[in-house]
Amino acid sequence: MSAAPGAFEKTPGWLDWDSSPSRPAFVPPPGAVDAHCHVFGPGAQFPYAPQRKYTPCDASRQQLVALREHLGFSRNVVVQATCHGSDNRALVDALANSDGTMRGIAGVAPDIRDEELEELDTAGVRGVRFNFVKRLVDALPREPLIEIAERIAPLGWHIVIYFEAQELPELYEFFASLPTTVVVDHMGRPDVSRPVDGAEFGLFLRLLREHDNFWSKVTCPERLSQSGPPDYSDVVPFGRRVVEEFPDRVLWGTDWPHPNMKTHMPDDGKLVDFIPKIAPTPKLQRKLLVDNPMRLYWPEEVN
Ligand code: 0GY
Repeated sequence: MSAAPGAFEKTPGWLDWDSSPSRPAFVPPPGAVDAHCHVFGPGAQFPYAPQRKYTPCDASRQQLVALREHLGFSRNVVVQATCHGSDNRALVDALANSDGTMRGIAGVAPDIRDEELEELDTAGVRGVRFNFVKRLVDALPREPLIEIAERIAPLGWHIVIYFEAQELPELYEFFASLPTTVVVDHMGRPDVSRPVDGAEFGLFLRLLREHDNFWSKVTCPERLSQSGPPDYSDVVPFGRRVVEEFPDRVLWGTDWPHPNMKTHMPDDGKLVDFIPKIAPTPKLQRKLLVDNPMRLYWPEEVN
């Protein structure tokens, strides 16, 4: 008997998101934005992409809103995850039902038509994501990415890039040539057992220093940490360095529902409590959680 349309089985060993996170001690400033999170499916309604490298558990837009309210946040930037490939229907559905409180980052194929880009723009998409993490995607030639970058620039969109630190030397010049604002996921995934002042993280800091169109998400201590939850203390110096040196070009997000976590599933409340460790003053917190994401994703609401 063949499986029902949309039927799926999670990747063996998949860790589901925490359905009862703690309430954070840190209270975000009014209007705070979770600027990196995903929606998954529901798979029966929005099937996962045939070329995906993992099959997650469902994580709906309604569940995302419930989390945001629990954590004291007001808005979301939903980032297309690789398990949905370039089929942005689940993302667009979330944006369309958000009353303007969500913006999106799409995944697009090189042959996407201009009209489709415009439809995504109308839906609230403000950028595309290029993923260079080898376990998540088949390698893409760079030329089509440059073409997409040139086509989205007139829409005022930006590019989100996801890569691991050991790939940066090879990708540096390509990244530096991108014509739009570029947002780097998870601080370029440093190896936090190496020094914050060392060569590896130094190259990432140089990218931000020398190219003021580059921003960084100071996200995912749970992915980077070797010391582990709930404090993720070994990630603090890295996040704090980026926030303090580039306070106007940083974003924060939960990364809910935390795809591909292997060691543990984070408590999203504890992730919110990580924020004041890397952004220790109310002024830095306001830039990180409100001013910066509003400027990038809701510029029409910023005076
Ligand atoms: C993240 C991280 C991961 C996955 C994806 O698009 C994705 O599938 O981004 C990961 O596995 O490290 O930011 O969600």
